[in-house]
Amino acid sequence: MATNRQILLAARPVGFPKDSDFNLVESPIQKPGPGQILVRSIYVSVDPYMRGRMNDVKSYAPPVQIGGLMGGGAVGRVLESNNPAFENGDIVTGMFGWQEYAVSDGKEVRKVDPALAPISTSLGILGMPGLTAYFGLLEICNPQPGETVVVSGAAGAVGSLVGQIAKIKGCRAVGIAGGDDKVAYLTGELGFDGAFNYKAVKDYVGKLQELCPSGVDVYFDNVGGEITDAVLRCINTKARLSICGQISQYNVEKLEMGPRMVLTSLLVKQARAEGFLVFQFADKYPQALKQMADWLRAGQLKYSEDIVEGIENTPRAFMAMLNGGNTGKQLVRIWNEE
Ligand code: NAP
Ligand code: FER
Repeated sequence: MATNRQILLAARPVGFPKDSDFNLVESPIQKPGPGQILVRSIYVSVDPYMRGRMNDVKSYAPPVQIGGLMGGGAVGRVLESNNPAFENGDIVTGMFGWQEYAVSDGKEVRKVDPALAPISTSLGILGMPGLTAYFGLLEICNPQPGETVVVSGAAGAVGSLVGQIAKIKGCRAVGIAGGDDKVAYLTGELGFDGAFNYKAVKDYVGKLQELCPSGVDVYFDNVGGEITDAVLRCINTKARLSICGQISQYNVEKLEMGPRMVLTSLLVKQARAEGFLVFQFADKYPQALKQMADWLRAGQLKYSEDIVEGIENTPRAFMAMLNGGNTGKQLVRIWNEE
């Protein structure tokens, strides 16, 4: 009989996560009850926010419990439906977690049209990361034609889309990423006007001044830390900063306090920095997804994926992503239907 394989949180990571923080277990596949569906996942998503969920800190959602299932988005096929909104065979995406089979009540589960695009895109460009790029850039920063947009974490799932949307809006797009291959991808394939490898460049400010001769009007921050300190020294009057992520801080054991010169930069430049969570825009998801799908079909947006095979390799894929091993969206394929 088939069993369900799941990844549980074994221990709360201290600093960067390690193999022993996770546990692979087998359990019987549950039967869906009245109103429920049984889904077999095909792709599981690994995302930076999951590092925060592993800490014993309450925020918009409670933390993963020790011994609890690692949460996260997935896309798969409905094997059995007792819910009138779904039919057997439907492709659906939802928070099914790091496991092969999930039973769900169907709430906050979205049907995916496999004819629109590969179903993996429901976890990337046509899913949460795509929506994050869309709203974080357009709603928070209102970029105008001719303005310069800088994005950090530029070759990742969110960042690679931010630069391309900036180009669609007529802006100059400049990316910061951790590799020469990533820089070549941004400028060669995605149409960024400039990019640099923060692991090879020492003088971030000098490099930013070279790539942004008119200064920085919009900054989409995925990483925080010294990269963001440098961008803040290059902002123009009335700059807008979208605080999307601070990944350079997610695995730090002892966080440092204090915005230091950052707030002085905002003051002097009469600039605005705004943090956001993609979920605050939930009522506008349908129109944003339609726009992203239209841009994708028109060839105005490109995406890439890094795919690891096997549920047992999900923790490793997660850690590799935190280390910058991915270009574009990091996914795990856990069922090859053929
Ligand atoms: P991603 O960019 O595909 O993957 C994470 C990337 O972070 C890695 O590829 C790595 O690329 C970079 N990175 C890791 N450590 C770093 C460091 N110390 N300094 C600079 N860069 C580092 O992940 P994503 O899913 O697109 O998420 C990107 C950011 O958006 C994350 O901060 C995430 O938390 C945030 N986010 C926020 C929301 C929201 O609602 N606010 C929603 C989704 C995502 P390099 O090779 O370039 O280092
Ligand atoms: C993310 C980083 C942080 C994210 C969400 C959060 C959805 C939220 C954190 C919190 O509420 O503590 O990448 O993506």
